[in-house]
Amino acid sequence: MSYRTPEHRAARVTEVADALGNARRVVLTTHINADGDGAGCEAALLAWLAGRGIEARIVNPTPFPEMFEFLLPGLDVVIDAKTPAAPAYCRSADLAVVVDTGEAPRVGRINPLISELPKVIIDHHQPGDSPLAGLMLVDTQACATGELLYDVISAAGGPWPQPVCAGLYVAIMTDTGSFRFSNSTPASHLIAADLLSRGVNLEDIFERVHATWPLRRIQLLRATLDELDTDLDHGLAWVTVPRSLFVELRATSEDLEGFVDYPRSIRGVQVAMLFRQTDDNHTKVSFRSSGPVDVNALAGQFGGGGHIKAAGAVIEGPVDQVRPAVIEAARAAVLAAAGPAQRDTPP
Ligand SMILES: [Mn+2]
Repeated sequence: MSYRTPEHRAARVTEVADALGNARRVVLTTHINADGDGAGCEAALLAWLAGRGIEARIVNPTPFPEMFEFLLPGLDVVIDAKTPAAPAYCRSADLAVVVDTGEAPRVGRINPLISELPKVIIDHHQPGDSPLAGLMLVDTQACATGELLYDVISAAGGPWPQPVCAGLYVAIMTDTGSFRFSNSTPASHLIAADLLSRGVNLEDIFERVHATWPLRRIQLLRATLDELDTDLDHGLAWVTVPRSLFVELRATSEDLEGFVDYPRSIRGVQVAMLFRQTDDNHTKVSFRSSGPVDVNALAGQFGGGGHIKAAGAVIEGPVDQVRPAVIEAARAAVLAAAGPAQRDTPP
């Protein structure tokens, strides 16, 4: 069994490979609070473009995640969006590549900086209401944006230096929950196998991504799990990040990565949620589904979105006010997904 770029996206993949190959100076960006997929794709793109003699810089709406810095050749490839260097670089560029989102609000302060540039958008999220305009390689069937970028680099015939392979591997590994979520397909494994055969150091990557957390993350996890709540009659479990400790520890949203997997891991849970009140009187909610509930639609009721099995929303108001309404909506979504006759049937 070998991997081939799916037929339905092959033409667009070639177009994107050409657009990238013809650029001279490129701005790379991704969504607010970049994850392993966004950061991994940026690192892979940077190295791949460099291999073809094309200059690129990463200009993100929020800082490049510390835990993925090892994928970069140095921190000078990242430009802080809050400094004048960002608009200056964007003005001198001839292409912007947006990875792991296609939505203008998700790139935050970067949107006005790249509004005049031709854009390539590579993403695997369900399209939302405020799409960016450009050449779109968007496919929700891809396990990660890294899968689509792998297609693009394959179509271009490489090159495949180590940083390209490591970035793509991290993108796919993190978005599939280390190959255990339902988006992990034969394609995910075949691509991973190809990257391994090209020399990716699996043990080193796993160690860097999963065994280098700061102590504050574990302290925050302990306190967050203390706030676990459930409604198992309706297949719900949720946790709430204690705001005072989050502030006291100077934690970042990066520290919360994977917290929602704990309520999700309880037997009988169909929808898991993580609540966090932010400093500006908003509440962030992460949704995970391990049953038939489409949490992209559930998050959409609150102005958010994402994927069918993983989504998020930022809702106005303090957590005590927001949480009851979200839980009520989740309850309704579970009941609607089960249908009246199968209400008590386990998933
Ligand atoms: Mn992704």
